[in-house]
Amino acid sequence: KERWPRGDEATWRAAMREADGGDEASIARSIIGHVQTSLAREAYNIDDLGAYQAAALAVRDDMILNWNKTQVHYNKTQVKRAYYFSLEFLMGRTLDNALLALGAKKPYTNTLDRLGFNMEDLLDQERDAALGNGGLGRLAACYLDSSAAQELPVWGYGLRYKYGIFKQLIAPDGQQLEAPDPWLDNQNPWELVRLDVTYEVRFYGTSKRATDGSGRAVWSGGQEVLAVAYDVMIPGYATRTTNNLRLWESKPKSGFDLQSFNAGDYEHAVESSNSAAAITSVLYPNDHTTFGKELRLKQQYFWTAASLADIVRRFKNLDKPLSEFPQYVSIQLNDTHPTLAIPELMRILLDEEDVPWAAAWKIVTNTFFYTNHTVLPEALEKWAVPLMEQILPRHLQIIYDINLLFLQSVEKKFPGDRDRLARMSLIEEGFPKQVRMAFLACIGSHKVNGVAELHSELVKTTILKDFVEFEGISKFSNVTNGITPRRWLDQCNPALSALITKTLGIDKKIWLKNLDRLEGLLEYTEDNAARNKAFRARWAEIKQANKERLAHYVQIHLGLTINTNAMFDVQIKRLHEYKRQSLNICGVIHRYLTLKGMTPAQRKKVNPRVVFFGAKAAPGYYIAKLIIRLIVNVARVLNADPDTKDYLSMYFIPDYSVSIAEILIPASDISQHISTAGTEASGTSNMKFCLNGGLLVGTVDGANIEIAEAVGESNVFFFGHLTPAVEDLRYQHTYHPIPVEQKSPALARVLDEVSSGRFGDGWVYEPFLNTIREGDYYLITDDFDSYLAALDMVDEAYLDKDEWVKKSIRTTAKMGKFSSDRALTEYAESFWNVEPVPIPKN
Ligand code: AZC
Repeated sequence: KERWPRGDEATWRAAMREADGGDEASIARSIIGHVQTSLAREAYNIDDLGAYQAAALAVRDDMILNWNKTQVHYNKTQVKRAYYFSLEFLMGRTLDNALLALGAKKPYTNTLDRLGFNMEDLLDQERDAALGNGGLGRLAACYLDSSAAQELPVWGYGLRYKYGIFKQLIAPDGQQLEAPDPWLDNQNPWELVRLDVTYEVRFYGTSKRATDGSGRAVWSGGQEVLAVAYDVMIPGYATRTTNNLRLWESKPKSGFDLQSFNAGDYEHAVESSNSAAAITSVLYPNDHTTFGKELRLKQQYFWTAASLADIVRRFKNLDKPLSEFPQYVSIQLNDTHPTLAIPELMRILLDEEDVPWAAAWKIVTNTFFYTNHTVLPEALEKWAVPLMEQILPRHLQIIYDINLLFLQSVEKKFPGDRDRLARMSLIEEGFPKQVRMAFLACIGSHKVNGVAELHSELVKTTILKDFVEFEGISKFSNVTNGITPRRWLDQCNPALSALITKTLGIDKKIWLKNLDRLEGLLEYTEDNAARNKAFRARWAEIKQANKERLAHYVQIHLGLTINTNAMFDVQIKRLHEYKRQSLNICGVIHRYLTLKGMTPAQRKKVNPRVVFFGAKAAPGYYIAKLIIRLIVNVARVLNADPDTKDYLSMYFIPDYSVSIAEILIPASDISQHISTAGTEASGTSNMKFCLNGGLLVGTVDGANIEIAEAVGESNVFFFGHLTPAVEDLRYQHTYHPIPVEQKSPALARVLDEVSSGRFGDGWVYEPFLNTIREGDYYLITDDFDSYLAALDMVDEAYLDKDEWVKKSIRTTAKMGKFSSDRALTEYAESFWNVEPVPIPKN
């Protein structure tokens, strides 16, 4: 029997609100209550923003009740929990997602309607929580959704950046400009500050080793910064489980640095308080590169230290010996960004808990799991030893100790192999020496995984090859990425979701949580029975409506009118040379030149195409920014050319975001995933497009390969060289270069047209064009002709509309594997040993 805290139980029970089954009258009361009290506004001065805030607060009330129940139950039952450490959580908007999870969208829509508001308009008021760069951050968000939906006790830990990924503006000359993203300015109804959950995090100072040979040390002095917890509720779809994403904000420990204040140095005192707040002020906008920035290292330590302190405190409440820590706690490291958690947990165990080294190392290596997200060398994190020594002197000692013991064991297994020792050392020699974070993550973890089959193979055979030889293959595995079908189908494509539900004849809650059930759609591709034809017609109609919705968005935001009878071709992802937006833009230019060379009669036979791009470039990535500039300027020329604009037009959608993806993805006929083979670890938007019935043009790379396996190769358009050829081709480029004119005359012509100024000042683009002419590291010249051939096949296939629709249905039907529920279950079962914990009603 539950114990009530105080007073009369009946009074408590009578006063407690019911979370489930809110009827429209109580929803209205709740919304209006929030208008009047939380917002202190009156009915006559409420605008859409106010109504959104009041509705969000009403929904939040329902979520909080479930959140409480969930946390109380986890604590009471002492279940094993998993923690997902990610420096990025690209959540997007919450209101729609929460309403769908709670099954409350309809009553809320009706209620708001009666109060004079339109749900769609209110949803549009919400700012994206854009605390991530791209795939890695969005993956973390999908995994949180799946954890809650599957009733798994998983929490996320991250940072509460005051500014998310920058807002992208396009200057008149086509260049990307960056502006801050003050996403918290309207207040964030989805978070709760926990002023009682705070930790002190130390930086700098000195570390004195004990002289007793225990390996312990005392770290003191330096600067202490306060971490304050903000909790974001993660509602599970159609379940009471409501998990938590805990984000840390940095604050000065006291309002200002008292010591300097007393010394009469007011300015310095305030400066140090600024520097504490700076730690969580901004998300670093680089994916796939690290620059060794001091503030970034501070972010990483601040976040892992606060999160571990929180987890250790929670574990201690269980009253178990520390040796059992891994039986109650698993921590997934999302890339190497949280690798400092490994020496930090060692520090806590050694210096604060008196655990001997060997026992501590055993706890650590049974607690952590490391996911690698890229094999690109420039993305592998390294931190300069002098920087680490200054900021985290104790951690550097621990890393050196780990390294010493590790290299001793390597030496034992491979005696006299000095090259191997140098290759595997956690410390890279050089000026300065660097700490190799991926190696530390690898040896400090129980399992290491890549994010798609090919990628996991590459991890084992390239960057961590020596570690596979030393530690054995069984530590290394694959978990192919996944996406949540709640956001990426039900929420972003409600009409298609409704059609699927009706056609499968089951509750949508069933197929949205068992995505393999989509296979039930396959039979509708088989023959021309009236039922099947009607289904296919409706399928096509929905795609068309989604294209109109996108066209409407472009009309409103860019003031441009789109031909919605054309094929919609979409490439949306971070702008990076390895992702090869360059190949796409060169392909578009080639198509334009070909159209220009045709007679009007010939053009009439061409399949009209509209090409969409959305991409942010890291602010310091010069070539990426040039490519954006080229896309924008080519688009201007194309869209203004009366000869061709009906057959080919192009749009660069500025400030690409999760919310914009939700509009673009359901509208695509075809999408492009065209990285140089072996460079895109997985890709996840490829899965989103296919789930929404868009077909895929791609290279044999990342998860494209597994998608093709699932949907059948006849339903994807593959092209390009394969991974094993890439190295040889690069070698050839360096030592036996062949001019572009010889390799691909079509490409040479495109490059010349750009140079000659056809799309504005040619000289501007020269540095970009030269990356292709010289070196061509990403093999544009090698793949260009087969890329064009693949696009020709797309055109041909598109002519047969009925067959195209069948391909589209088959694609959606076979996407079951790519649900993040499947991926998360693999982590939970084979790594964390965490089981579903249903939350009782009361
Ligand atoms: C990305 C990969 O580039 C992408 O292929 C993958 O789908 C995604 O992670 C999720 O696993 N990686 C990153 O965003 N960043 C880094 C540093 O790898």
